[in-house]
Amino acid sequence: MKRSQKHYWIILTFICLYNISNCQNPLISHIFAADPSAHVWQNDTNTLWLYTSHDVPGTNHHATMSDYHVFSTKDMINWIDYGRVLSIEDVKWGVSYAWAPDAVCRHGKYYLVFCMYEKNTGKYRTGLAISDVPQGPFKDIGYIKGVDLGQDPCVFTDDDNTPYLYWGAGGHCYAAQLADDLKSIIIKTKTELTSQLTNVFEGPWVHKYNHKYYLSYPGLNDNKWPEEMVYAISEKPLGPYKYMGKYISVFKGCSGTNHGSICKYKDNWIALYHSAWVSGGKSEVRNLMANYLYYNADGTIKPVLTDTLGITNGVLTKSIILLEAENAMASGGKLEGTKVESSIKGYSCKGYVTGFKYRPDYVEVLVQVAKDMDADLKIRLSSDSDFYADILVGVTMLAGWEGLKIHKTIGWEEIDFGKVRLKEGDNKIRFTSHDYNIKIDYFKLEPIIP
Ligand code: FUB
Repeated sequence: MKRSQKHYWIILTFICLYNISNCQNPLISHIFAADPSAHVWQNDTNTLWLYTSHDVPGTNHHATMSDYHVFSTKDMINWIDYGRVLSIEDVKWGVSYAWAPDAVCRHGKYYLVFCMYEKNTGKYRTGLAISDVPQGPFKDIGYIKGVDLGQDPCVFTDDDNTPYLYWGAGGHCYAAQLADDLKSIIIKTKTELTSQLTNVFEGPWVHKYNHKYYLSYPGLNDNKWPEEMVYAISEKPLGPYKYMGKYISVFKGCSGTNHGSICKYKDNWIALYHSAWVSGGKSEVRNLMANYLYYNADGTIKPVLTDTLGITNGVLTKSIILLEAENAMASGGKLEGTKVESSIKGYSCKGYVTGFKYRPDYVEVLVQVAKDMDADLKIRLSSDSDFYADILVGVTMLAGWEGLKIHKTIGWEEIDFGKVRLKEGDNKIRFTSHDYNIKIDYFKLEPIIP
């Protein structure tokens, strides 16, 4: 063997070993999330956003789903989980089944488009919730008028800025043009697409490629589970669509459902979907997956590989949970005696929490994780003088009775409080103090996944 050949084999072996020991699918494993809707917003093409539903650890039914999460990345390796961005508790008309969401950016605002059963009527509605920022939290503004059986919504905005809504479940799929404010559909445009689609079950998603409209959805072959991802193509957003076949088949470790999106990010097309890899095959507790998607020259989609290497070529992904203190109330936490302000600059996002006066005053945030795990806790804060604080993680007080002495900071500083223990499901982290100068910007948790 020539020297150059030898080098080639050594390098190839190294690459293979590296890839086997490092994987990036599932994308995010500290939380059970499903039904990813991927977006790159025009004002920041460097960031990929995922809007997802959230599975409750230990559950055996999708009926327990009650809130939504948002994730972002700038490099497909480092991910941020922004915590709970909308819960059934904050939707006056909703009662249960917080299933697959989507998101849309319109007239400078971000909307979470979600679905829930409506109180009193039991109808599945498509809800709208609004935020100034892509990561939420989102405030419910009611459901979209004119939509019945409103499960699994997807909003597609065409190049001329016309918004379309697609939705459907139980073997039906519908589409309609949306009003400019997104609050209703234009009834005369409502189209049932079911008969144009083969094996359609639920979860429509529309993207545009080479001037054609691609409607992808989870399909049931011969009415048999699990679902496969299939697609159809049209010259126009509301059809007629021509069925083209599947692009994600049933794969090892898939869940009963599959559901996802197709999105272009940094010149690559990516298929987002979910599996049951983290839960060891439990269909009701799912996790996010991504693989590159390629087209043939004729515009058909090549079968997507559902492997562990995913979209980072085997580099392990890393996620953090970033909880802005000013969002505590809207994201499942609480402010007691404290308040949100924004006068001292240098904070992240919209402001900070301050006004700690009496010993029990606090800011509390909600942390949701898939399994019992350790995480490194950091809190970004500012204080002109040394102070004592109590930090309660679940039922465990860091530093016990005496409280934690925290030194004065030079402006805003991220203080590392070390390893804390999180339990599967919901965890509250409460920061209590009584020094009026303290300002809390955010809580950051870096899950330690063995
Ligand atoms: O995640 C709950 C439901 O399961 C979704 O709404 C469906 O599309 C299926 O993925």
